[in-house]
Amino acid sequence: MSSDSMLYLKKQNLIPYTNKNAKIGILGIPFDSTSIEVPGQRFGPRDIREQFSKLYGYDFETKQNIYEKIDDLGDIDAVHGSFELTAERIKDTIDHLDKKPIFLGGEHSITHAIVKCLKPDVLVIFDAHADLFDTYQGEKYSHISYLHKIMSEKLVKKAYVFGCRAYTQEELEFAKKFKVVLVNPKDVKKEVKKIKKQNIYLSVDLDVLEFNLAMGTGTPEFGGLSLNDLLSHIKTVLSNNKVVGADIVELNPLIDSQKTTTFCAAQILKEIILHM
Ligand SMILES: [Mn+2]
Repeated sequence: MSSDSMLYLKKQNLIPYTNKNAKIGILGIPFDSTSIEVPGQRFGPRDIREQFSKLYGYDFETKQNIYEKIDDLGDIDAVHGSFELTAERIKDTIDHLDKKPIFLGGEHSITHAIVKCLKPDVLVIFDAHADLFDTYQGEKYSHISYLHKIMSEKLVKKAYVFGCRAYTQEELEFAKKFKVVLVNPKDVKKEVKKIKKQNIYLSVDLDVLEFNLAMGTGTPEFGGLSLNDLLSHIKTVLSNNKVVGADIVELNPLIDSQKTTTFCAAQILKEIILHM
């Protein structure tokens, strides 16, 4: 990372013992201005870091130290109220990046800005929702329309939404037309193995988890994945493909009083780091 790109980066230094020479960079994007439910995802990066820093660094299964594998680059300074200006800052940061990024959201609209820069062929998403609305009451850029924009702007060839169980008929029709594969929770295990040797970007919306684990998101849905199953699917996806980057989005610490969803986010971050 060169020094002229540090303009929009604020160091956070909450993750302990990270390695300046590591190949994976952790970047927070505390943006929540398009949230249609309770805002507060801007505090996501802060709380994921705090929970993550409590994890034991050594993983007995893979014999890796997760803190050795990452460099915490800080947070991209979001422009609250403006998706477009925030997207410009995301682009500026990614343009200067020399590490493989894992982004901590923030809400799901940030994935649109990231994918535009990283240019993967295939998008692998875990999400209860399809997020294929054309607009939110006329507003193009929203966390419920971000995937519509990615597909209609042809930023990727194909997208998969695993664990998807909440969408409208219009979204379903758009999905069929634009090569978005919506996979319901019971078929995830079978379908996730079929994606192989692709150039992918991974996006994890925490509401893909069963509702009792996802109450720290604005939009929990019944019938989701267990944390164990989600971690196992993430491992499969990362092991079988070439990954250009990943994000974990939609944690809202303001409504996560038991820190259950925050805890899940930290475990997911660990899993991504181990297998990326
Ligand atoms: Mn969602």
